[in-house]
Amino acid sequence: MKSRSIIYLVTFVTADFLLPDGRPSYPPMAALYLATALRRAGFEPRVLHLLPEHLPHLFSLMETEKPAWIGFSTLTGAVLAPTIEASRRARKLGIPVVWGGVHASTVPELCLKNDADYVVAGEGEETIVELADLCKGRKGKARPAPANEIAGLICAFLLEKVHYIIN
Ligand code: B12
Repeated sequence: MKSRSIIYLVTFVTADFLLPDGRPSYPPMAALYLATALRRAGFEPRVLHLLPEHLPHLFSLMETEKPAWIGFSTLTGAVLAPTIEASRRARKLGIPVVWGGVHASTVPELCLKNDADYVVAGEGEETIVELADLCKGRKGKARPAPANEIAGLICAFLLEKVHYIIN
């Protein structure tokens, strides 16, 4: 098994949004912004832009690389189904799951009840770095901020899934 320092940032796109040559019509802007913020802070993000049919590939990556945690960009609608399936598989493997994006920002409590350990509401560049510090300390960085002090972070407590706090 490799190290757990890798962070995955996953965006699913459905086949309706592919160009005639099979490439996605639009880059995963959110994941790219977030990856830049993480990389600048010394983390090792990996951006995965996937179709639903790539789920088995993602599962085998998760199992072999054991990322420290996985962030998903979420949109309401059909593209949510593979996100949910991947999130459930990750959590079964003990990999924490973070949801961000429009859907997660709109209905965070729903996401926390079902599929995510953490939700980030609104813009994520600063929150994701603090969250990364919390999940895995950074060399030379003093104690990370506790979850309840990270602006934009919404978390459910493991044993009381229905309760959540919005910072
Ligand atoms: C470009 C775009 C697309 C592109 C690319 C989408 C993509 N997956 O990246 C394409 C053309 C593929 C697309 C398609 C669709 N789109 Co669109 N799209 C947009 C648009 C115009 C810009 C999105 C963008 O790139 N923003 C720039 C990035 C940097 O900002 P951001 O996404 O908000 O990300 C920030 C935060 O949300 C957060 N964040 C995001 N992800 C994550 C993940 C983690 C882990 C964390 C911590 C934080 C985080 O941090 C980011 C940086 O601050 C928006 C409208 C808008 N103005 O936002 C609509 C919008 C997102 N789309 C929308 C919709 C409905 C769709 C479709 C469902 C349309 C359809 N009828 O099928 C499809 C679904 C996609 C699919 N099937 O794959 C809605 C979403 C509504 C909702 N409740 O989810 C929007 C808001 C438009 C609207 N007003 O209706 N879309």
